[in-house]
Amino acid sequence: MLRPRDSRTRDRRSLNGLWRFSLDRAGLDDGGEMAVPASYNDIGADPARRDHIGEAWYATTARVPAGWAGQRVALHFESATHRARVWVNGVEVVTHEGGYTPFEADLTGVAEPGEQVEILVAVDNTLTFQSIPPGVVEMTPAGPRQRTWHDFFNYAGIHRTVWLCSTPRAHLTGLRVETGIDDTTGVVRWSATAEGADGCTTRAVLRDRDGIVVAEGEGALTVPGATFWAPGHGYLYELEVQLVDGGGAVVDEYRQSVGIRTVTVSGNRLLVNGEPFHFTGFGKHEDAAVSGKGHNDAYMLNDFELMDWIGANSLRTSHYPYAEDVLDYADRHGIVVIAEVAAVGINLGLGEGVFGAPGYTTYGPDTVNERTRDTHAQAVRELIERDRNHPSVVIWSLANEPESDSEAAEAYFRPLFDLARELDPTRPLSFANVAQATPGRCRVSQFADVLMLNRYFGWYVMPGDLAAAELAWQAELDEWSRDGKPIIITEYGADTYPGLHSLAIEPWSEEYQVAYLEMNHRVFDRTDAVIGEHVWNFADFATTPGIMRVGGNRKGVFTRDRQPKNAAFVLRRRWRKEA
Ligand code: BDP
Repeated sequence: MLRPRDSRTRDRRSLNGLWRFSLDRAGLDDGGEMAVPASYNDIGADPARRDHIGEAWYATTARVPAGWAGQRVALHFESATHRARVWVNGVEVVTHEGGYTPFEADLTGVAEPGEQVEILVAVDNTLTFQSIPPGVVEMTPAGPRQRTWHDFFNYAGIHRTVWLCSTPRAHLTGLRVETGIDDTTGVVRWSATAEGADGCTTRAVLRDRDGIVVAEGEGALTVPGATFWAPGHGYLYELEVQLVDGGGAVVDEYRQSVGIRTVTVSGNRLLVNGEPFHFTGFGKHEDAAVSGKGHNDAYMLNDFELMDWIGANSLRTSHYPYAEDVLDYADRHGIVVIAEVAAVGINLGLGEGVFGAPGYTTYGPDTVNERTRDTHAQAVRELIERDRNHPSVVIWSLANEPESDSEAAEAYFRPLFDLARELDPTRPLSFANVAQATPGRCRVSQFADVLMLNRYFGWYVMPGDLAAAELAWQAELDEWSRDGKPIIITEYGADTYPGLHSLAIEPWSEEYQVAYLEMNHRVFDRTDAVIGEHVWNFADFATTPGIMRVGGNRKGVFTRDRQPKNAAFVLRRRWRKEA
C-alpha cells in the first residue's frame, strides 16, 4: 500500500472535519459530532465517553468526484485506534487490527463517481492479551474495567487523516528504496510492485532538490557527487516512479522523497554515513490537551521547534508508530528517529499494584501467546512497510520494556527479530530493555544490534539518594559495556511538578529533576559505549489515574502545554554545548 499522494495519475481528498458520532450505533442520528482527527475521550465533559470501552461509531458522507470515473477509488485511514470496521453504503469494506498504522479499502464497484457515499466506521479501543499493546478487560462489581500495562492514557478514535483517493486501475502498490554510498557516489536501489498491470513495466527518474534529473533507469541508480542525507542535514532527492504500458504510455506515477544515507553498527558505535552518531533527544508521546492523540500540525511543528531550541537531534516514537507527517518532517530536517512498534507492556508482572495487578503470567496460553505474537508480527510488518523509505528512521524498536529475562521471552522474541531482519536487513534492530532484565539476565538483548536501556536510578530506584544511584547506575552500565555493543539510554527521567522548588534534595521539585539529569549525564560521559541519551519525556502527558501520577506523568522537560521546566535550560546548555 502506498501513501495517498497527488500525481499526474492520482488524486486525493481529505475527509477530515466533523463526523457524526456516538458511543453506540443506534445513537448516530442523535446529533452527536466528533472531530476527525482527534481522540474522542477528552472532547466534552462526559465521563462515559472518557472511560468508554468498546466500539465508538463514526459516520459521514462524501462525494466521489465525477472526474474519478474509470479509476480505482480507495478509502484510506492513516490510523484508527486500536481496530476498525468500515462500511461504505452498507457494505463492509475493510477491517483492521492495530491502532497506529494505515489501512485502506478498495471502493471500486461500491462507490460510483459523481455519487455521494455513506461511510460508517466502528473504532474499537479494547485491548486484550492478543492485541498490541496487550491489555485485559476485567469484570468488577462496578462493571468492566480496561487494564493495561502501560501508563499513558488509552486514547482512542480516528487519530489521523482519512483520505478518499483515486489511482488508475493498473497502479503501483508498493515501493522499496534502499540507499548506499560509495565514496562520493550515492546509490539508490528501488523496486516497485503493481496490480492489474499485465504487460506493464516500471521505470524511475531521480531529481535533486532543484528538480534536475541526476539519474534514471531500473534497479540501482547511481548519483556521482551526491549530496547525502545526514543528521542535521535533511537533503532529499525525489524519485518519480512510473508504470508504463506496452505502448510506452505512463499509466501510473508516484513520487517518493529519498535521502541517500547509510546506517551501520561498528563495535560500540552507530554510524550514519560512516560517522559516529550521538543521540540527544527524547522519548515522546503523541499527546495534547483536548485532542489527545489526534494528529495536529501546529503541535507537531511546535514540538520540533522546541526540540531544535533545546538541541535535540533525535527522538524515539515511544511507544507506537507516530503520524507519517512526523517522519516526513524528520526527513526534511535531518532529525534522527528510532521507530517503535506499539508493543508496550508485554510485561504483566511489572508495576504490580501500580499499572498492573498480581496474578498474571506474561507468557502463557491464556495471556501473551502465539496469537499475540501473530498480531505483533503483523505490527512489525506494517511499521516497516510504512516507514522503510524514511531516511530519518535509523533503528527499529520491536518493543518497549517487555519481560525479557525468561526463556519464554527468548522464544517469543527470536522469530520477531528474524522477521524484522528479513524485512529490512539495512537497519539495526533493538527494543527498550526494562530495569529488571539486568546484564546476564536479559535473554532478548542478544538479538539487538544496539542496546537500548530505560533506567530510573534516582527515581524509581533509590529515590532521593542521587549519590547511591550514581554508583549503582555506573556499575550496571559498566557491565552492559562488556557486551561490546553501542548503548542508547532510551529513558531516564524524574517526575517534576512545575513550580515546586526545594533547596533540599526533594523528588518532584524542579531542582531535583536538574540534579537527577546531571547525575545521569556524569555517568553517561564516563561510559564510552553510551552513544545517546533520550530523556523521558519531552512533555508531561496524560495517564490512567493513579496515586503515582499528579495530573498525568510529570517527567516532561516541558509541561503538557509546552512551557519549559528548569531542566529544559540545563539540557539546552549541554546539548547545544553552550557554557
Ligand atoms: C517506563 C515506561 C514509560 C513510563 C515510564 C514512567 O517505558 O512508558 O511512562 O516508565 O513510569 O517504564 O514514567
